[in-house]
Parts: sequence; structure tokens; C-alpha cells
Amino acid sequence: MNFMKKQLVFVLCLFLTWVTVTAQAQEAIPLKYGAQRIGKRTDPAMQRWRDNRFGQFIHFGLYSIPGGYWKGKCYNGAAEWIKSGARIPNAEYEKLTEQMVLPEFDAREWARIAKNMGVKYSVITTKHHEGFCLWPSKYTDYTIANTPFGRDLLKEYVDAYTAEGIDVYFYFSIIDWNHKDWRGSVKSREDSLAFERFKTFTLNQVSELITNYPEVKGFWFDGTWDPSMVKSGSFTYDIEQRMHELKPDIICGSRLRVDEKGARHFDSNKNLMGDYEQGWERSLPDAALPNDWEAVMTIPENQWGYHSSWKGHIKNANELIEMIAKATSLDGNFVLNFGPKSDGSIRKEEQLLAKQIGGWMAKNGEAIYDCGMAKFKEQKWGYFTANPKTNALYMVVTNHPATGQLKVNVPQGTVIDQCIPLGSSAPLKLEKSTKNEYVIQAPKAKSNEIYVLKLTLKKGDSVGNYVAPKM
Ligand code: FHN
Repeated sequence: MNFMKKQLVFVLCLFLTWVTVTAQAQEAIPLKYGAQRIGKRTDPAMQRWRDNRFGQFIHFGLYSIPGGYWKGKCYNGAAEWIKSGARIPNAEYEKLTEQMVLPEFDAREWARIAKNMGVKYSVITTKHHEGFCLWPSKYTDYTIANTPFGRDLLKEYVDAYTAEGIDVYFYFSIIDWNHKDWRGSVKSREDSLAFERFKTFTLNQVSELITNYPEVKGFWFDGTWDPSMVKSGSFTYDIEQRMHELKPDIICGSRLRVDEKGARHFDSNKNLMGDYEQGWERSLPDAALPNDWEAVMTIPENQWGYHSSWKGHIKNANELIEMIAKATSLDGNFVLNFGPKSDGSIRKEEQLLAKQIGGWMAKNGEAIYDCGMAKFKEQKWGYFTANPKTNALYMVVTNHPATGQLKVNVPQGTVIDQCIPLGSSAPLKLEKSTKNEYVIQAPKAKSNEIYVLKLTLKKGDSVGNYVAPKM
């Protein structure tokens, strides 16, 4: 072979290798228990979940009674994990049921606090890892029915929140430290039989919740990371199927699911399982994601259930408001956690934050609800959000400029007609400084104030990247 021919053969080989590798890369792995849908859900129930944008989380259970202390010793780990942290045997821990009296519990008061904070949905721990149920389940005695309180707390919560127009969602832990058939790993035939019984128990409880509380809009599953679960693609698939049989438009986060190859949240083909990405815990993404997502946040560093001694950094209202704005600007939902006290009341610090956030939302919620990502880039002063239904564009200003001038970069050709602070009717002075920049005379604001400006673009200009899926 002469040199030219050799070169031709070499190039041909390279080309064939590239074709084979590309074909292999594109070939999807056949999966029975993988994602059941590719892309975002487009139905009204899911659009409502998106439009809600701001939610509340409630962690309440037997762990709320010791509040982070056991036999006089403080456990700084998450309060709802105290059974594990203090290695409390079942028989001893179960005695906490005798102290579940809840003299101050009033679901309507919880719902009022949530409503005034401005949340549109609330997620409550029907059962956390400890296994104690806030509803009178017929599948176990370890429930609220067998406490001095005795009433159906979950029903009171569902009724009170629904009456306030707040959607209810159920947190449900698959891990159940109290159930004799729960297995973190399956090592023997006995384990396997026990775990099969546990699966039936779980399916029964999930069905019971959907049937007895038909107002529930969706489930927030947790405790799905143990080896027994990571090998249980078919079980998580069965739960998802059962939920949809009972309530076709039910919403379920990705944390429930695992495929047959052990991939969690996203299946082995990288497709999201469930309706939204549920992995954002105490953190937010820095860029837009291709799927729906929700972030859940604690007020202290890592306490979900009630801990009587919060330690470390406690977030203030502005930090939390900024997170709400950031989540919206990236097409995500933000959920703020509350850990009610053992007497059933909500602690003072949480009530104060709820009031402060609620004050801000009452004035500026227009830039959050029904909103999502704008086509404009994040800028030093804060976040853009956009409402695709009204074609309104908002600037959530988290860094008030010392110069009093807000420099706004816009895509070429964008014409801003007007800029008005929310809550005012007086337009701000607006100048075009260069072809891609406007300068807005900022309103008078306290140095730590977060405020919102509403921009009107020239007729016909679109504001958002956030395009609500077509129904
Ligand atoms: O272990 C739980 C924890 O207690 C809390 O419920 C959080 C809430 O997102 N989820 C688990 C940890 O990921």
C-alpha cells in the first residue's frame, strides 16, 4: 500500500469507530422501572405546582417531644434523628406516645401562619423515619390515635390548610425504624420474606393516605437510600403506579424512585423519574435545570424537627427571601421548613420569620407566584423573574446600589418602556446608556431592603425563557 492509501484506510477506520461509538452512546438502555415519561409534565395539576412556587415543610412527630435532648444530654444532630443518635431502644422511644398531649395544637393557627407567610402549598411529615403516624392508620398501632391527644392530627391539618386555600402534600418516609419487617439490607431468606411483607404494608399505607385524604395533591417520599431500597426498582415503580391508579394527577418527587440498575432520581438513561427533581436539600442550583425542581430549606443549619437549642447560623428573613427569588428566577420551587414544638405550637422565632417573609410576599409576591425564569441574565443587583401569562418582567433587587443607580443589561434590541416599584404608581427615571444597558434611578431604600421593580417592555417583546408547557 502506498502512503496515500494507508492514510485513506486510517481515516476510514477512524470514521467507523466514531460511528460505532456514537451509535452506542445514543442507544438507550432498555429499562422496565426507569422514567415513565420524558420531559416535563404538561397537565394543570403540575402547572399549579409550578405556579405555587413557595411552600412550607412541617416536620412533626414523637421526636418533637425530646426536642434534641435525651436524658439531659444535648444531641446536636438533626432532632428528628434522636432515636438513632442517642441509640434509644424501641420500647423506650415508644413511651413518648404517652407525652403526645398537644395542649396548644390548633391546625387553624398553623394554617393561618402559613397563609400569612404567603405559601401556596404545605408538606407535612405523615410519618418520619421513626415510624410514628400522624393519622390513625389501620395497618399499625403506632399512631396518633393511641396517644392522650387521640385525634386525627392529619385530618385537622388537611382541613385547616385546605380551608385557607393552601395545597397539601404528604411527606412519607419509607425507612421505618419501628416496623419489625423493615430491612436496611436484605441478607437472608428471612430478611427477604420480612421485606416483602414490609412492601405490602407500605403500599397499604400510601393507598390509605390517598383514599382517606383525597385533598392530597402529592407525595414527598424520603428514606429511600438504603441498600434494600436501591435494589427495589420494582417496588418504587409499584408505589408510583398505585398512586396514579388512585389519583391520576398526583405529583411525586424523584426521591422515591430507583431503576432496576440502582440509579436513583435519574434513571440509567439519565431521565428524571417522578415529576420533579427532589434532591435540592438545603441548597439551590446556580443555573437553570432542564427539569422541574424544588429546594427544601431549614432555618437553622440542619434541624428539621423541633430542637430546643438551635446552634450555628440561623437564617434571617432576607436570606430566605433571596432564596425564594433565586429559586423562581431558575424555574424552581422553594419550601421552608418549620418544626413545631411538643405542645403543638409554632416556636416564636419561626412565627417572626413567617411574619417578615409574609410582609414581603404580600407586597412583592407578584414577582414570585406564576413566575419563572426571564430571558435576561442574573445581574449584580439581584434576580430577574418573569410571568409568561402576563408578559410582566420583574427585577428583585437584593443588592441596593450605593450609587442609587441600577445598571440593567438587556439583550440587544430590548426596549424598556417603564419601570415602577411594586406597591407604588410612580415610574422611576429610566435612561438608555449604551445599546445594551439601561440606568434606572433606584427608589429610596434601606441598605438591607429587598425590593421589586416591574418593567414594561415595548409591546411585542417577550420577557421569559420560562414557557409554561402547553396544556
Ligand atoms: O433524614 C431526613 C431528614 O431528617 C429530613 O427529613 C430531610 C428533609 O429533606 N430528609 C432526610 C435527609 O435527606
